[in-house]
Amino acid sequence: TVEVMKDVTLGFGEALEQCREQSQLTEEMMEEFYHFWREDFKFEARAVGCAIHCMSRYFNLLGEQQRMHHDNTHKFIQSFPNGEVLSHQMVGIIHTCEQQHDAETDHCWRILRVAECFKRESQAQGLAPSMEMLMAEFIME
Ligand code: BOM
Repeated sequence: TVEVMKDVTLGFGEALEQCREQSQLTEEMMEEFYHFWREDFKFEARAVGCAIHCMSRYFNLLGEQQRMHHDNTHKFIQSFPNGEVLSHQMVGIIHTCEQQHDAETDHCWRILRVAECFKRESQAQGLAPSMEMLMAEFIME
C-alpha cells in the first residue's frame, strides 16, 4: 500500500509543471512534488495550496465548490497498479480532512490545510512512502 501511495503521488505530481506558473509556485517552495512526503515539507505558502488545487483540477478530481469529486478520485487512484487496495482509504481520509476545514472559504488555503491533514493522517495509518522509495523511483525515471 505504501508502494501504491508512492505511484499515486508521483502520478499526481506529473501535473506540477502544468500548474507551477498559474499558482505562482516558485521552485524554492516545491521543486518536485515528491518533496510533499519529506519530513521538513512546509505547509506555509498559499501558492502550494493553489498548485494542489490546479493539479486536482487538471485530473478532474474536484466537483462543485471545489471539493473532491469522489467517483473521479476513486477512478484516478484505481488507474494505478493495485490502486483499488487504497482508493477507499484515501478518499475517506481526504473527505474527513475536507470536513475539518470546511469553514475556510479560500480554496488555496483550504486545500493546503486539507493536504497537510492528508499527509498527517496517511502517516498515522502507515501509508506514507519513505523519501528513499520516492528518490529511487524518481532517479530511475
Ligand atoms: O478539498 C479539496 C481536495 C483536494 C485535496 C487533496 C489533498 C491531497 C494532496 C496531496 C497528495 C496527493 C496525492 C494524490 C492525490 C489523489 C487524490
